[in-house]
This record gives sequence, structure tokens and C-alpha cells, in this order.
Amino acid sequence: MAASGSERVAVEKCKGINGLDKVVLREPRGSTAEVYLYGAHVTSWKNDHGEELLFVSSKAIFKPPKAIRGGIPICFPQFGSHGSLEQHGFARNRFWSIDTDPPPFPTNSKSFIDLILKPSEEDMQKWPYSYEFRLRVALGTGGDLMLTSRIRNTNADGKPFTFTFAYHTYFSVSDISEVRVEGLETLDYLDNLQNKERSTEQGDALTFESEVDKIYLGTPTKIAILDHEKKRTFVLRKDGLPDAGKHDILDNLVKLEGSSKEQGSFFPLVVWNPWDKKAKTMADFGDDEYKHMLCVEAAVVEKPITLKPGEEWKGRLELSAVPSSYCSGQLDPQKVIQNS
Ligand code: TA6
Repeated sequence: MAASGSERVAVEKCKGINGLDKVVLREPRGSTAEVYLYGAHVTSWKNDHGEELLFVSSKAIFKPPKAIRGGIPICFPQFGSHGSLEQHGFARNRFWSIDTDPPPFPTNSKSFIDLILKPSEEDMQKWPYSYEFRLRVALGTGGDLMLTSRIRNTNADGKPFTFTFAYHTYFSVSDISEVRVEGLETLDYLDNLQNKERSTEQGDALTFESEVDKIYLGTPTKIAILDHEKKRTFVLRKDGLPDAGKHDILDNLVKLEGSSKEQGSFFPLVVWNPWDKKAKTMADFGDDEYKHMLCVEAAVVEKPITLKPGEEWKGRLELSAVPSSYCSGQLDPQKVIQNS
């Protein structure tokens, strides 16, 4: 059946839950994404079969000042909770605007939106720095989802500022006990459940049997999240973004690229699942929902970024999903990784 008018529009502004403004992105082969102006929060990303790839809690509260539980919360100007700022900073609790006059920023995507956040007077009380935070959300031709953050220090008083950051991505999985993560083996991590104690990961794939909250330091080039039941693999790759042509090799990759001239790349990855006990303590999260999500978050944590006035930091995240006929041992992530 022919798509109706609105189903063909590449970028559609409309109302979402509780009348909150949102933007729907569509690419011709059928992939879609949705981003709320509240928090610049991506809440949906579907492949060309209409399958939802991100997790959003059925109890998510789409109402300020609470952040939406799920999707891709933007954590800025801090990841975690220390000092006077709220946990994970305030960017996810603010109304962003559509950036109608963005600086030139080439893209080959036909379906993208530029959002911008600047501090309010009230924000300046809490975090006394001027900045422009531009977020571009784009759908690529292969259905990949690209988030690009550009954070510029616009202080007129010469003050630098330092921040930490994360794309706090909630991936949708069929059953957490059937998920494996390849590529983090033997890496050092800080365990948030053991007072940030530093340990070294075991020698084989990560599997999940209980609450996990780990910050992996210096993550490897590529990581695979294998979902047995959904026959789907998310491959996270962080060494820059090959040109569009290379997407076809693996069809889909997640590439993380974060850089600013001084501070190199942002790469710690945070892996989090609250499991059953913590799930029960979260009012905006179903008791059993921990079974159907896994957070793998590209972050700046242990090495904060410092920007002088006029300097800009860019952090890119590219999400895709490889439809894979995975069953133990058949889809060797190393082969998947080598292909890319
Ligand atoms: O990224 C992991 C984490 O820092 C966990 O410690 C947990 O607090 C999670 O984020 C969710 O935080 P939120 O503030 O969104 O409830």
C-alpha cells in the first residue's frame, strides 16, 4: 500500500507523548528514528523491517524534569553524580531548540535534524559557563543512526571549562541471559558496584547473570553485542568513521569517534544492567524490563575534556545492527569484526 504523505517525509516535526515536540526521521528504505526536543532525546530507532532497536521503558515518564528512561540520554556536562549537578548533568532535562542556522557541517544523510542547547540564566547559576551544544541526529542510507555532538566554549571571560559526557544508549535485547559482548575481554575496568575498584576483565566473552555497572578503560577497536534470540548483532567500532561506501561490508557498524585537538578520543565504554533488585527500585522502569535491555555507553569519564573559549569538542556515535544468523559459534564475532 502506498505510503501516506507523512510517511514519506524525511524530517517531520510533530507532537509526541504528553504533547512534547519531537522530530521523526525517515530514510527511503524504511528505517526511522525519533528524537524529542526535551533532552534532545532519541527515543526510537527502527530498521527497515520496522523493528525497534532501542529500549524505552514502558514506565518512562515523558514529563520534565524527569529524564526519559531509555533511548539515548545525553549526559552533559557530567557523567555520573558528583558535586552539585544532578546525576548525568542537565542536558537530558532541558528543552533543546531546532538549530535553524547551524554552522556548515557536511553530511550525506538526507534525513537529519540539528538541535542546539545554550545555558539559561538558571543553568548559569548551577554551572557558570557559556557553551553551545549542537547535536545532529541523522539517518544514514543503510539505516544507521548517527549522533554528532559539538560542544563549544563560548565564555567571554576567558574561562575554560571541563566536562564529562556520555551517549547513554539503551539497546533492545530479546533476553539479557542470551546476550554476549565480545571485545572487552582482558580490558581493565572500574567497577561502580565495588566503589570504582579497578579490575581486569576475564579472558572470554561477557555474559550477564547479575547487575553490572562497569567503566571499561581504553576500549578496543571493535566490540560485538550478540543477541542470540533476535539473531541480531550490534557491532560497536570506535576507530573513526569510514566513508559511507564501506558500510556495505558489514552492512552496519557502530563507530565511535570522539576527538578534539588536545584530548584525543573519547572511548571508555560503560556497560550497565540494573538486574532485578535495582530494577524494583526504579519507578520509571518495569520490574522485569532488565531482561530486555543492555546499556553500552560511549563516554568521556576518566579523562574529562577541557575546552578554552572558542574551542570545540566533537563526539560522534554511529549505530547500526547486523542481522545475523547467529547461533553459538556460527557467527564468529572476530570474523564479523575482520570484515569491517
Ligand atoms: O551508566 C550507568 C549508570 O551510571 C548507572 O550507575 C545507573 O545510575 C544508570 O547510569 C542510570 O542512571 P539514571 O540517572 O539515568 O537513572
